[in-house]
Amino acid sequence: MKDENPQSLDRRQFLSATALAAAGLILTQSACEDQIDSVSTKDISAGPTVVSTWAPNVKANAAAWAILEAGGSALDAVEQGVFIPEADPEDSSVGLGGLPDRDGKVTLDACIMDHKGNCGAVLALENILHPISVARKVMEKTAHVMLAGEGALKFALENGFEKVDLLTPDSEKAWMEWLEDSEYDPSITPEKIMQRIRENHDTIGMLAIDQNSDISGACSTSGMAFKLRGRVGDSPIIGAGLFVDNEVGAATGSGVGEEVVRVCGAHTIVEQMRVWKSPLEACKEAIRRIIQHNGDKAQRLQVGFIAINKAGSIGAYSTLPDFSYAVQQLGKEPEVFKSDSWYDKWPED
Ligand code: SD4
Repeated sequence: MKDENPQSLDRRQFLSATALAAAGLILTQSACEDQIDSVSTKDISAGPTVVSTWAPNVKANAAAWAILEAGGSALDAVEQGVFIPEADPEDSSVGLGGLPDRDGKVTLDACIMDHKGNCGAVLALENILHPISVARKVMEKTAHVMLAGEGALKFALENGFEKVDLLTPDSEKAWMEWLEDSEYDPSITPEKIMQRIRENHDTIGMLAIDQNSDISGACSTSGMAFKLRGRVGDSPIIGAGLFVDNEVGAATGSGVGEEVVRVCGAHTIVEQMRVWKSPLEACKEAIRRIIQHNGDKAQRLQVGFIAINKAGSIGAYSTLPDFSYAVQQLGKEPEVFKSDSWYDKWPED
């Protein structure tokens, strides 16, 4: 299978992704883990692979896969893949239709990293449909890694991006409802808090391996809903929301960004894989550190990680149940999985 030419893939494989998502097919973690627990960083060819946080991103994988299928780079694949949720007004955690901060502004965080260790990021960027492309421009056209806020917007406009209103009627309505009962000192019931925590996801983190066995990753989000103005999470932080080391593998994640930043999530995972932990065990170790840091509070914090190693082995793990991820690998149908989690259920209240 590893020697298969990506050009020869059956196109039906790609088209079945959406049908799979529609059918709500979620498999178990063990079905996804392959037998390779540790890998040599040399002489291994994984073949094209894409993995993304959250099951609905099977659609994003299909877009990325089309690039890989045509012999394109992992970098192009992750950018094109991330375009899908960024432009989807139904996805309330990414790009257009993303839930705003507590001042009603949609602010976007995104980063991208390639197989050479090049990386770029935008933080708290407003009014741009595809922050991932601005992040790529930062990487390719500047001497910097991160641009934030007004400066990031100025850079985007100077580079041909157009201003777009990202606040959809639905996300504005959600914000108005939030203002009604919570203002800046939320007096909301635990039930409502839990509902929001559950809904506060779908951030896309995507990792891809191309036919040259090169790895790239991308991450894009509107961040935690109703956050303080100016708040930036883990998603645009290289080493927290995303990290790629072409000799070892890559990791990304989704969830409460502050917790991911505290343990340098993605970098921790890649370093664990470097010392021969499987992607699953590496993700578990990052989650263990979050649990250790938070104690009982962790029962209310959802964080999920996905990781891929150079051999194309994939792992995922989360603090709480319901973290899902989407996979497309050479010679296999598109799949969605639910990860194992530290806690086996959400708290009752
Ligand atoms: C953040 N990690 O801004 C993001 C939010 C997220 O799914 O992943 N939501 O903290």
